[in-house]
Amino acid sequence: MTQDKETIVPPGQYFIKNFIVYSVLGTPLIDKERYRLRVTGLVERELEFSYDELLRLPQIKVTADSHCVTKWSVKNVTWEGIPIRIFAEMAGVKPAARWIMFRCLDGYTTPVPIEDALSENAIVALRMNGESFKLEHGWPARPFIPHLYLWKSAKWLNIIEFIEKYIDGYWEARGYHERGNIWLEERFKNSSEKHHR
Ligand SMILES: Nc1nc2c(c(=O)[nH]1)N[C@H]1C(S)=C(S)[C@@H](COP(=O)(O)O)O[C@H]1N2
Ligand SMILES: [Mo]
Repeated sequence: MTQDKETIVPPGQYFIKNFIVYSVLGTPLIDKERYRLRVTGLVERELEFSYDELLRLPQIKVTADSHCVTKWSVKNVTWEGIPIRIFAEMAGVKPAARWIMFRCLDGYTTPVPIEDALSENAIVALRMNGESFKLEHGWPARPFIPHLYLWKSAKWLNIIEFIEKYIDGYWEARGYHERGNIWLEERFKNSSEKHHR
């Protein structure tokens, strides 16, 4: 019998019922009419989308357990949005690009390796469990990449920047891992031995 990965608990995680809200830089005010998502950096064409334009792009649903690096997980969350690959294709990403830096309206940042960000189920999510995000959960948009910890799911996303060389984001500068793969338990940098807080 084959077992679906999503039914296995990743190492060190336990399930709780609902997300715990984390907004380490506070909650920004967002004007729906002025909001734009920009695609920039190592691209042939810079792009900009209003919220209404985002809603018209192709979308997929991804149902997955969602995991915070502090060890709580929420089962069976349905995230819905635009595959990040679609932005990459529209913008014409240059071969030199190796990382995506996600940048947000509150100043939060987080880098993701390009191969993870362009994987099949990696999306810029616009909805969770059938509804637009509440402001505290990152309305209008946040990336979701099922095999990475949730700190990579940057709320109030407004810039997708393609870059060549790795640079730290907010939590990476404080010791969190460059990639954050849940199955490899990549919580902290250089932590092959798994010591925890
Ligand atoms: N802009 C921003 N995005 C963020 C964070 C944050 O503090 N600010 N926290 C991250 C972490 S560590 C987690 S676990 C999730 C929590 O999502 P929630 O606040 O919607 O529950 O958001 C992630 N994205
Ligand atoms: Mo987290």
